Amino acid sequence: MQDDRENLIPNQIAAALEPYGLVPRGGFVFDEENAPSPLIRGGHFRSVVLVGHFGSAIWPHFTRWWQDHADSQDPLDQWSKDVLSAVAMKFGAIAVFPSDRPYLPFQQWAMRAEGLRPSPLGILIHPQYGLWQAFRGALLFDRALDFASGGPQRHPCDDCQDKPCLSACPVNAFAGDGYNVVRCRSHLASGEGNECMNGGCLARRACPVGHEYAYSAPQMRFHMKAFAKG
Ligand code: B12
Repeated sequence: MQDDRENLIPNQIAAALEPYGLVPRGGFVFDEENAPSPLIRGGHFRSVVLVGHFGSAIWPHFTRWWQDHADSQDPLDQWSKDVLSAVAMKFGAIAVFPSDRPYLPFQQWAMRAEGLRPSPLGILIHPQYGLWQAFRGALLFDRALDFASGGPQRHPCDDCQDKPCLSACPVNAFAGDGYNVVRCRSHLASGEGNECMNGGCLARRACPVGHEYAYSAPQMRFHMKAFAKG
C-alpha cells in the first residue's frame, strides 16, 4: 500500500556520498515500540539513514581535507560534519553525529538498519567487512522514507568456534565481563602497547572476517591515537 512514504532517494544519497568514500548504511522508519522517534533540536523525526564507511574508503578523501585543516582538534569528526551537513541540506534532512552528546543510539539504529549484531568485542560485525567499518553520521528526516528491508544478516561470530578476538589482547582487556577500557588505555599509555598503537587493536585484528578490508596502517594509527587520547 502506498502511504506518504517517499520513494527514497537511496541512489541519490549514495551518489552524493560517493565522492567522499562514504555509503548509506540502510535506514528505517521510527516506530514508537522498538525505535522511538528521537526528539532532537526541538523536533521529532520520522526516519533515519545511517552513513558510514567500509574499510579505508574514506581515508584519501579525509586526509586531503585534513591537509587544509591541520589545526582541527577532532579532524575526522569535523570532516564528517562538513561533508554530511552539506549532504543533509541537499535532501532536506538534518545530520547527527556519533560523538555528539547526548550520545544517540547509533549501534541500535545500525542493528535495525543493516541487521548487524555485536561481536564479542562490543562493536558490530559485518558479514563481509568484519570489524573494519564504522558510522560517520546519520541523516534524520521529518518524513517517512521508503526503505528496502535491512533484513537479518548472517552473524559471522555464530560460526566462529575459536573466537580469537577474545584471547588476542596482550592485557586481556576482553577476558572478563565486557571490555576493560582502563586496562587497555593503561597499556597504550605505558609505552608497551606500541604494536597496538602502530598496527591497530590486536583483538580487532585477530578477527578472521573481512581481513582484506582492514584499515591501512596510517588509518589504524589515527584511530588508536584518538582512542588513547580519550
Ligand atoms: C562511548 C563510546 C565508546 C567508549 C565506550 C563504549 C561502551 N562501552 O559503550 C569507548 C571509548 C571504550 C569506545 C571504544 C571504541 N569504540 Co566506541 N563509541 C562510543 C560512542 C561514542 C557512544 C556509545 C554510547 O553510549 N551510545 C549511546 C547508546 C544509547 O547507544 P547504543 O546504540 O544503545 O549503544 C550500544 C553500545 O554502547 C554498545 N556497546 C556495549 N558495549 C560496548 C563495548 C564497546 C567497546 C563498544 C564500542 C560498544 C559497546 O551496546 C549498546 C547497546 O546497543 C559510540 C557512538 C554512539 N553514538 O553510539 C561509539 C561507537 C560505538 N564506537 C565505535 C568504535 C569503532 C570504537 C573503537 C573500535 C574505536 C577505535 N579505536 O577505533 C573502540 C573499541 C575498541 C575495541 N577494541 O573494540 C563505533 C562502533 C562501530 C561498529 N562497527 O559497531 C561507534 C558506533 C562510533 C562510530 N563512529 O561508528 N567507544
